[in-house]
Amino acid sequence: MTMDLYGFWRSLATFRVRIALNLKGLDYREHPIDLFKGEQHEASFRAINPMTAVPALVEPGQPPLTQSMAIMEYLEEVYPDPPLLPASPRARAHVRAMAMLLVSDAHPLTVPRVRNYLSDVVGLDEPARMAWITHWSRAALGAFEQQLATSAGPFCAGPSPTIADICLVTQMVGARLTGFDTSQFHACNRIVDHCLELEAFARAHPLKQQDAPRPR
Ligand SMILES: N[C@@H](CCC(=O)N[C@@H](CS)C(=O)NCC(=O)O)C(=O)O
Repeated sequence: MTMDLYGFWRSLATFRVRIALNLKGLDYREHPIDLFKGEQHEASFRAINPMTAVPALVEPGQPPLTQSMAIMEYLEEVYPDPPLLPASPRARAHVRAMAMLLVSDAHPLTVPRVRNYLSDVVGLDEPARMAWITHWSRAALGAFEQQLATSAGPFCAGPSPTIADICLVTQMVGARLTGFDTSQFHACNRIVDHCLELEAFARAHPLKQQDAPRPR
């Protein structure tokens, strides 16, 4: 069965779902929704996700699933192997908390609809808008780095990648693409570089997508 993923090369939330699908070895084809051109507001996509945001995952004959965390949790329940959450309830809560620090607290402050509102309604110029994005990303990554202080493992929690690693990789790659200096986040960088050596993570990278701008 091939799933349909509505996404965008530069979307960190889509990047999360791509990694989860790859780690679980699931077959999918991606349909680009160009957020820079505003295609998320077109009626055809609004019918898929009234929130006008990617990702949306569609299985044949089923209504669309939205929200990257909900999609990853769904994939985990239906395709449990390999697991993306640890076994014990306490460790699972810890992994979910790390993921949500980035997905729920940080990322929503920097999505296109918020950035557009800041410039079009609040009247921020580009440097002020970039300062906003950098501030919230840096604050979240600083908190994440602190959580990793006691972990020396190759991944955020335990011997294999979890949803926390997926969210960390996407947030850090987003920061790197935005061009802000992440070098102070040593543990985050170590884990991200390790994850990106894995094919499931590398293949999902924004710059590897068919709709990404080609290097000149
Ligand atoms: N919490 C949602 C966030 C979805 C979201 O905001 N996606 C962004 C791209 S990463 C988007 O499509 N934004 C469209 C817009 O802001 O207009 C998730 O994790 O799936």
